Amino acid sequence: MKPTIRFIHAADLHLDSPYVGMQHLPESIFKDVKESTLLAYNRLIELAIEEKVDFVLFVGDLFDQQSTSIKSVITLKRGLEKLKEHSISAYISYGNHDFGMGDKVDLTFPDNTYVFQSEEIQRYPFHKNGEEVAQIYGFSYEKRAVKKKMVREFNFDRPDVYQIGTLHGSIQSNTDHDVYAPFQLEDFEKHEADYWALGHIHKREILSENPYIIYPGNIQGRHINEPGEKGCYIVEMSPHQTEVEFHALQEIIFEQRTINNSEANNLEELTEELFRMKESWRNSSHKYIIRLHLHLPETFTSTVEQSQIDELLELLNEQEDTERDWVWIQTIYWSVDWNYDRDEMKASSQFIGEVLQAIDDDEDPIRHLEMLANNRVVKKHVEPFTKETLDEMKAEAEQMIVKELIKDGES
Ligand SMILES: [Mn+2]
Repeated sequence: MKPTIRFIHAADLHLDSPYVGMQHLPESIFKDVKESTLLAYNRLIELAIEEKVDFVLFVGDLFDQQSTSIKSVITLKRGLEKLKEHSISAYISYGNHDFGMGDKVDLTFPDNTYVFQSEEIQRYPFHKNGEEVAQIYGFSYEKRAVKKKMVREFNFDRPDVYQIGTLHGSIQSNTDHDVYAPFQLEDFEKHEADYWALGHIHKREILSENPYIIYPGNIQGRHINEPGEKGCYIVEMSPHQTEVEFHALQEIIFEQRTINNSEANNLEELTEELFRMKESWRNSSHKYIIRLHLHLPETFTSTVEQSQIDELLELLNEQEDTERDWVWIQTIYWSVDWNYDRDEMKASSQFIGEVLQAIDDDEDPIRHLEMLANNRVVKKHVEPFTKETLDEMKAEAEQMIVKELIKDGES
């Protein structure tokens, strides 16, 4: 009978993320941001030791770029050495970001670490108490794009032990990411793997439970579109049962917060209210980068200007670089919720009706931004526009237009 095994499944460490779009942050905060991936990794190592796992899987994109920083390489190695001191093995594959590193000479690891070298599927045994109990299957990217349907290349030929497949790639219907080593869920069905450890998609997701097919997501979010807690899974496997449990590791949480029902009557009250909220968000176990969505009551219609919101943002952040558990408000998106009967306006025969109709007919607003979104410089510094962001921009634009049109009508 196979013994119970416990392992950690992690992916997409992106240890040397440069955080290019965030250089404007105060020095001490930017320093925390740049170190966040390394801190999350160190926590992962501590977790592995505390939880006495048998081994750790790192499924691709350990590094963000080809020119890895010395600091990230050293940190990675030190962690692996710590694992070795506790007799914990590690299995590493490289992904589309750190492709071609399988045979890099300067990346030598302690002998508890097994690296999948090439795009050929390889397997490594795992021994517990002198007995072979598992086989870990995987491959590494040799070039940036692996377009092959890699799932089909696996050959699970050791049903006498636990068989674990590792795969850095994306589901074929996925539109948010470049499609690498694409697969469809059906592709897994013909295999007899006991667990599929995926990497590449940074959002945590359990695609299937029998067997488990899991994206753990990255261990530290890198921008506002990688929100919430980030971490890894601890998997406990016995012959008849597999249990998985998520563990958060992040140092910084990226998050969007919406304030809908402000009780403030003026800017001063609003400022006080936001300061109170910010304090209530402060948390001793992590730091925050927040995008704030502020829906102000109608009383603010004629009294608030963008320049005042800019000032408010500055004020809110002013002392944060002296805090250990800082809460940094990255942006404030704001609008005044004034009540107008949209349906009635849209139905009217006036120009405003035509405008609202045109706005509703425009289902794909990204095309207006295509030139901007595809610009190389912009791409480097601005996060990709999500549907949510686009909807919001559209709603804000509508408010501006309607407001101006009504104002003209009044005068
Ligand atoms: Mn990645």
